[in-house]
Amino acid sequence: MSPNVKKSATAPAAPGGAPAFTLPALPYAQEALEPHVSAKTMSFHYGKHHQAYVDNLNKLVVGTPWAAGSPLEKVVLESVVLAEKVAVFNNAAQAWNHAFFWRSMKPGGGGQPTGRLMDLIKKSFGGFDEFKTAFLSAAVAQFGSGWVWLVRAGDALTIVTTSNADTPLAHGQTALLTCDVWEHAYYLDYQNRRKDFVQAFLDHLANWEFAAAQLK
Ligand code: MN3
Repeated sequence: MSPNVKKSATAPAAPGGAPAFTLPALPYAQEALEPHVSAKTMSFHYGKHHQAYVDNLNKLVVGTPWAAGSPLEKVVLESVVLAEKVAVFNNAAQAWNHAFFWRSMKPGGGGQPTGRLMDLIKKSFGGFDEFKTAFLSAAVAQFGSGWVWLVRAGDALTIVTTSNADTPLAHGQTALLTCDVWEHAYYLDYQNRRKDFVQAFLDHLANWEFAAAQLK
């Protein structure tokens, strides 16, 4: 590319020249989750949808205290209580949710957690198979766009669903693992079969090392 050709997607720049928020690198190649999530889905989901949340956020924070850059967690927690900043919350939360979702998966994932996380799952759900059934049921029952999460709330683990951009981060819960159940997450590969997508997530993609690391 000629050095005189600038990228057409122009995010507003902070005084230092760099946008306040940037798209984090995927932790694996776009085709790495095939056949369960196709490279085509990843190219749209990561390259278009996640990128758009980051770009929108950069535009929305112009002239706000967040314009100089801030941890996404901080933007989520500060914007969720401001009714006039719902667009900032929606885009910041979606940027955070997607970065968390990519890390909730890995090539050759699935299987079972071990150690303290497995103990907590058994204690909270009665067993790992019971956990999987409950996670799948919650994902299917979520009406419209949203997310299904394994979270730690106090001493127990629980499954929660959130609608649209909403996130456990905004409700004082510690997210351990998530699956995106917006149609854009699965429609190219599974059409309307959300249950098959979430089953593949649990059986082949879930990154239990990442989830265990969130226990702290
Ligand atoms: Mn998504």
